[in-house]
Amino acid sequence: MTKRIPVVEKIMSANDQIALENRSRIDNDGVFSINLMASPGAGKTSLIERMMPVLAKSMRIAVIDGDVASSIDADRAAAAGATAVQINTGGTCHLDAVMLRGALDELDLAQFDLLIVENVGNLICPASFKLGVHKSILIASVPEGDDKPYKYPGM
Ligand SMILES: Nc1nc2c(ncn2[C@@H]2O[C@H](COP(=O)(O)OP(=O)(O)O)[C@@H](O)[C@H]2O)c(=O)[nH]1
Ligand SMILES: [Mg+2]
Repeated sequence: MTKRIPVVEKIMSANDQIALENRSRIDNDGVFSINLMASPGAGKTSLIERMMPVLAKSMRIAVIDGDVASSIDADRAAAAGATAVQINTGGTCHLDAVMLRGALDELDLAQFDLLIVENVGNLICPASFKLGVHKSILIASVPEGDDKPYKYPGM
């Protein structure tokens, strides 16, 4: 007889628990939070850069950027006026709740109204890991093909 071990379920439930804790922290400090997702080069950071001058007039904004390496995106968000924290995943193709928790530790959340999390550029893995934020936003980049939402339904 072959036994099945539901490892994936256990990992995900641990992530979900930490995501709930992240959500409590975010809610307690009265911050609205979004998880911005898209493939690499779709324009996530560009959107943040363009939104900053408009939104910063009425709200205080923190940005958490997830990338495999470098602080290029956090530097861009900071140059646009955000308080920015960079997460380097070291090869992992998505952010998870533990990574977000570490980044939240670097912010005084009570000082902000809006938290934008820019996830690692990828249409697959980021859709599977709850972070604890309020809303997820997908940028669908037309040059990649209008069939992509059908091919990556999780996203
Ligand atoms: N033409 C055009 N270029 C864009 C647009 N959005 C982003 N880009 C360019 O595409 C490149 C990648 O954008 P970036 O914001 O870094 O994408 P990210 O990887 O999703 O964060 C940059 O060179 C941007 O200037 C857009 O709407 N139109
Ligand atoms: Mg980016």
